[in-house]
Amino acid sequence: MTGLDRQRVLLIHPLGYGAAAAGGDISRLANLMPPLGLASLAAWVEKHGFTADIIDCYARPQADAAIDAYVRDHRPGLVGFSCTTSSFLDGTRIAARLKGLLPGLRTVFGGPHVSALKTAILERFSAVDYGVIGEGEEALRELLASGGEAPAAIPGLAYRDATGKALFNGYPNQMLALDDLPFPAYHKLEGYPTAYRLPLFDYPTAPNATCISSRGCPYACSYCDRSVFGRSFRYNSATYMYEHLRFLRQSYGIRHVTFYDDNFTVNRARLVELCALLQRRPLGLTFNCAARAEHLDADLLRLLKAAGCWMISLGVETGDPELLSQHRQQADLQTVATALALIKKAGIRTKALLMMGLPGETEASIRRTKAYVFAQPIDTFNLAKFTPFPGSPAYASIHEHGEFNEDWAKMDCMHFQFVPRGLTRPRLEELYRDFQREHFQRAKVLLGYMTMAWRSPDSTRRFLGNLGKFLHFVRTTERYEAP
Ligand code: B12
Repeated sequence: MTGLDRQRVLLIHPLGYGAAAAGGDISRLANLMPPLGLASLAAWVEKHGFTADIIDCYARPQADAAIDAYVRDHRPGLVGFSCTTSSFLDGTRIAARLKGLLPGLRTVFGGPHVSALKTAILERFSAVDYGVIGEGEEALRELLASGGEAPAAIPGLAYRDATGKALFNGYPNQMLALDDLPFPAYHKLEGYPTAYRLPLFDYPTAPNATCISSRGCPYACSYCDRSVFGRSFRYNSATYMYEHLRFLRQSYGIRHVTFYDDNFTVNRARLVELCALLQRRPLGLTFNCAARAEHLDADLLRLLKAAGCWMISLGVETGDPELLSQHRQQADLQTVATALALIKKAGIRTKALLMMGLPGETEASIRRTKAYVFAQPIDTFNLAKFTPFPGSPAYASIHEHGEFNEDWAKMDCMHFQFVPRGLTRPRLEELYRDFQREHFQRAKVLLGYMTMAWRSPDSTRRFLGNLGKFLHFVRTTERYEAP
């Protein structure tokens, strides 16, 4: 008898680095989005009679004391952590502390990092009792229902047997139907929605929200970690999506939503239906989504615009055709250019998602990317520093293509942990800075940002309020400014 509440789980989204640096973290200042995975888990287990609370350290960096107080006051039998690669070690730090604080407490980790490395995580980290590999709702529910007593019977779970050997039960035979999921438990996120913010200049109005309406992606790009939801594609129906948007509008006054689906437009029919619903019964909100170029056409774009679509992000990755073909299926920069032109023509903003430092990258390929990107009707872009995540196809052979420093805490797409053969880290940093600087110095781009004063007044206020920090980033490209 441990006196722990085995019906209760505390779910934690770790910050990933020392809390003192959070105020000067350019990534958090530019965007801070809610952990929808944890909110979905909380809603699911509460629907099944358990109690779940969430502490999001990304939104509340000084949360250590609050976490300890929660564990002392409520004595949860289980504490769950949602981790990417860069936030994983911070998660194990908190887990080890909590186990010291409350003997008998068990920890479960989920998210992309654990889903990619599976039992290897349990072999190396004693603070991790269980790993949930892939989709988490049912595995967490079963873990709570069994009080942790029958781990071998839970599909999707990694655990240690009586001898201490780490085992994985394999994936469940059947995945959830996404329309069976309750809406994420937004009320469990302290300060929702105003504690969160979409990327600067990516929205017209606040308060805003993020949504995920599908899981999985049928493609297998070399840089993408799909270890959680794999290659199948499941999605919410148009009616469910419409009701979800209506709920956000009515309960939280949301005025704009960004859909973070990997492939929002893959199923054209559901979008046509959603657009019709939004036109027939408007909700007074706008939305953004991300798409692949080959899944867009002029008719669909017209419908999306009429339904309130404000911006579409396109995965461009690189403007060098040869490099692109090494990393992506159906790589065709002409298709991307056509899609960008169609989006603009429909009156929707365009955002390009780019990467620098892929295996095979050279100074010449970076020059070609710059020329391509600057020639396209792109309103804004996100330039990530390529990072070979353990769950991505590129990871397996990464050492053949350059120098890789596998320091998990820094694998956040804002550090060049991988340097392709023929380049050096300082040179890559310089090329990255030049790319950003040249973009922001173009008259057309500057003018575009000036129009944000009325197109996205909330972004403009955030930007001006942190001007010094943003200029520091453009000059140095460093993620953290000294506290
Ligand atoms: C929105 C998003 C963000 C948001 C919110 C992050 C969040 N934690 O929710 C923000 C902008 C903050 C973000 C930041 C980053 N992100 Co991000 N992000 C996404 C995105 C597009 C959607 C996440 C999501 O909501 N999914 C839907 C929910 C339902 O799924 P889920 O979160 O995976 O949760 C399910 C399971 O994983 C599992 N699960 C998850 N946690 C737990 C915990 C427990 C206890 C259990 C039992 C189960 C469980 O159950 C959940 C329900 O089924 C994903 C791609 C994707 N399609 O998932 C990338 C993704 C997660 N991000 C990624 C990266 C690289 C980053 C950044 C490093 C990059 C950057 N500079 O922006 C940072 C890291 C920040 C951090 N501290 O972790 C990578 C992670 C790869 C890796 N191995 O690390 C992904 C997978 C994209 C990719 N394909 O490469 N991201």
